[in-house]
Amino acid sequence: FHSVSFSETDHPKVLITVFRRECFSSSSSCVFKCNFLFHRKRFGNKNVILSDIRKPPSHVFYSGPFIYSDILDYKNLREIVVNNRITWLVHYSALLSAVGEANVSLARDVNITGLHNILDIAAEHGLRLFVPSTIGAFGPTSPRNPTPDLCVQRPRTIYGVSKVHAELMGEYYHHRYGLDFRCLRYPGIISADSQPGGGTTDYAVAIFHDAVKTGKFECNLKPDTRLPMMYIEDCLRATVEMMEAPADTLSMRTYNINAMSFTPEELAQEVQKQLPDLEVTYDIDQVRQAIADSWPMNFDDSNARNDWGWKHDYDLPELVQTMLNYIGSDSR
Ligand code: AKB
Repeated sequence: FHSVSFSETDHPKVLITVFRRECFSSSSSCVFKCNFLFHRKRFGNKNVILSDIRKPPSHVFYSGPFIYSDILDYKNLREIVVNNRITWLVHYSALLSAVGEANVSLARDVNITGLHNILDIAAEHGLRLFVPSTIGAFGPTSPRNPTPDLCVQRPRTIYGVSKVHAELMGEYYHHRYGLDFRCLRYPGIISADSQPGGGTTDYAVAIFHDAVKTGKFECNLKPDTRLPMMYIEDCLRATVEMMEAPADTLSMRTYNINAMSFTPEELAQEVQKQLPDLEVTYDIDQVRQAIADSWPMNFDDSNARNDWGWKHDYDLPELVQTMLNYIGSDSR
């Protein structure tokens, strides 16, 4: 490899990847919204290209370039980067935790082989590269309350293993080849316009849809399972802010970010303040419960706050109010 140093013209030219085959990958709504946010923020529609192997769903707001790209096809990726003069790459393609356990070989292909392709393309073309990591990159031997940026990481899911691999490979390419690799460990992300997509934290999205549509919710995690969570607007703002942060403010290349931590019981109580008739029952999914029990309960994001000024806007009450406003207005 030779590494080309990053140079911006007027605007970065951003490529955002998602990959959906049999199963949903890393929250496609996250990608669509991210795309929108990058546009709206400052880069201009034509400078942000969304890519997938499937057409974007028509219900998702989208205006701007869309391109076919398969992260498992190196030549196709290279063509896109060269032909469109891409300078930033935001790589969302991944199978999430629960769906990854149900399809380990696809998760290995998408999450590991796909990442290798992306790293090589980014290093070869001097791109600034963002890859999200997750609370799932920690495991039962990590400190859970709170979990700092640097500690033991021995996850027990293919998703977690692939994300630790991504963190380490990205940092290795940074030190070895000068790749401008940037990575945030996301908590569970909650968004109104995505259906649950195979994650362990998905109960915290499903509860809002079920509460509004049926007035009943069956939770697949125990009532006292505490996990870190974040509303999507905060997650995407963090992503754009970290991508824009001057390199000399970054003392690390992989940061925890967080907003709040709650249990299913606490979330249900907050929703019941607005919808008092909501009935919540519990039917535990053993796979998801074992995963959740090995993940952080509270996430220490003090380095992100100190280094590049990360600050969340949404706490639990604002999250619940915002989600119910969106989903309630959609169902009317
Ligand atoms: C999942 O539950 O798998 C994801 C995550 C926390 O990374 N939402």
